[in-house]
Amino acid sequence: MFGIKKNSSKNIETFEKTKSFWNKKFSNLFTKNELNEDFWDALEEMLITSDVGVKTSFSAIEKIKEISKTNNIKTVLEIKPIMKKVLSEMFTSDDILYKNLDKEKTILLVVGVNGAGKTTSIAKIANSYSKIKKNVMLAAADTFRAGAIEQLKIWGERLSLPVIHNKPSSDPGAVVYDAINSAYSKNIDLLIIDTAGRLHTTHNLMEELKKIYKICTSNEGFSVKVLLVLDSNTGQNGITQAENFKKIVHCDGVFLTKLDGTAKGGVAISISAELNMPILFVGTGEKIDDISVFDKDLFLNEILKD
Ligand SMILES: Nc1nc2c(ncn2[C@@H]2O[C@H](COP(=O)(O)OP(=O)(O)O)[C@@H](O)[C@H]2O)c(=O)[nH]1
Ligand SMILES: [Mg+2]
Repeated sequence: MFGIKKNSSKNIETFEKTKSFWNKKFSNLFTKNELNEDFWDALEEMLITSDVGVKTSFSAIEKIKEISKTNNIKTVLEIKPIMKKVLSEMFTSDDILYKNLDKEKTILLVVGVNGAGKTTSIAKIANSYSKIKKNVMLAAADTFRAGAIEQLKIWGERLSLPVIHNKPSSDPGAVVYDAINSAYSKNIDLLIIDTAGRLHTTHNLMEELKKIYKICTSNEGFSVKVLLVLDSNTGQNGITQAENFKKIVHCDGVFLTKLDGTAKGGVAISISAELNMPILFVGTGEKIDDISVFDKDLFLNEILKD
């Protein structure tokens, strides 16, 4: 059905560090036989140290305990499938971008802190969608950081995609405005907007983002989706970052980058569970094809192998 979906089973297996970390930890835990308090304590510690986060770990364990009580579970081994089910129900993965693009032309506004992987992820998404014959255009609205425009232009050339840009330090709102007009006249299906990396403490940049969002949502030809890019290595800090962005713009989903570089991929679960946002894509390397449409059950089956 969808180009990048086909790759997903290949790429989803490339996060070796997380897979071996989880499988090693959990295979040791699940060899014990009797279900007792020590087991629950060990499980809690494991989830927390795997970046699932305190809040999500607590509520997962409460649910697992409840199910095991109702079903009169006596052995630890029986817990594993229950745990998979509980974790799966706690978070979402959903390819809303593809679904949206199937119905209407879309602007994808990409936000996140500096270095999270926004520009790289934009190139990956652009490539995947142009491969399935969608007309893709890029807009370089990160006019703040030196070199950011150039970086996007290089990707555009490599992928033979149009890039709307202006000079460094120019008004990003104007770039976005021009890009929308151009996308409209060129019959573009997907306009992806790169933005400057910002923290909630950079007040001006956050205000600027509000303005950019408003320009996007006031157009009539495209529906707008906001993609928040989070680096898996930032662990629970990612949650704080996301909460700050959510105060400024409505975020529709997450691109979780650098899953290849962490052993604790549990952050995927807590990001989605605590923020109530689906994970759309994961990045598993620096190359253009290192992208997967996120599939939570595939992910859980890999990190909790039977
Ligand atoms: N290993 C790995 N590196 C990534 C991934 N995504 C981005 N990067 C790297 O992270 C760095 C910052 O990426 P960039 O796209 O410039 O971040 P931005 O500041 O948010 O636009 C670059 O060196 C990228 O190659 C990923 O999924 N895995
Ligand atoms: Mg960038």
